[in-house]
Amino acid sequence: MQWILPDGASTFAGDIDFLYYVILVITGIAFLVVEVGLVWFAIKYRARPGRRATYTHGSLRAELVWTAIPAVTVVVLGLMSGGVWNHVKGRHSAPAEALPYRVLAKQFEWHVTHPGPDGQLDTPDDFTIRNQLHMPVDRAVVVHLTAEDVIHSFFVPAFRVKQDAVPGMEIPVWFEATKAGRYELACAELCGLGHYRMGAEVMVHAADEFGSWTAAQAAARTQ
Ligand SMILES: [Cu+2]
Repeated sequence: MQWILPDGASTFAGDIDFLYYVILVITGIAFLVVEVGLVWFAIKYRARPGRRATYTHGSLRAELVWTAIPAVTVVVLGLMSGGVWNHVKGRHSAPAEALPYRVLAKQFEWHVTHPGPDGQLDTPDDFTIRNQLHMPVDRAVVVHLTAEDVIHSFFVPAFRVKQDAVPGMEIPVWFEATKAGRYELACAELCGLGHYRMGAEVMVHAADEFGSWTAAQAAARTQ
């Protein structure tokens, strides 16, 4: 279903979208209740000639209720989100067999180092492409993300993945695409005058096609 969010194309999309819509519905209901109450009270208790103000010391019961309901709600949302957060961003959450990439963000482009046919980084068959990340479908990949100059942010909306790229740090960010196709990769951190052109693409290939594409790229670069 596509409503507000773009179609999801990673294994994270289901969990993240569910939480997003749960929070949207809860905050939407709270918004309506508060705004309708505000307008209702403003009209009902407006100033009228001869009407005297009433003094009150409040109501303990009302205060307990309006404190307890939001408290329980945010604790439940926190518990629901915690597991998803840990799965997506936990320190050791990337699967061990994930295909490794290195992405260097700089003003104003992405340098994507692919692991090459051997599936490993820092070997002679690695190759680097500007503004394109090619990956196989249905396989976890882990991007070792860093930045050369200022803070950028690696954002693939269809995958529900967003991670700051910070100079001097190497941050792993993992995901697994569920549908072959072409997806937008954008910089989500205002990083300078050319920020608007830090658009790139993620190409998700079918598994066999990815193998032949990788082999062709590696061969072309060693000639
Ligand atoms: Cu940027």
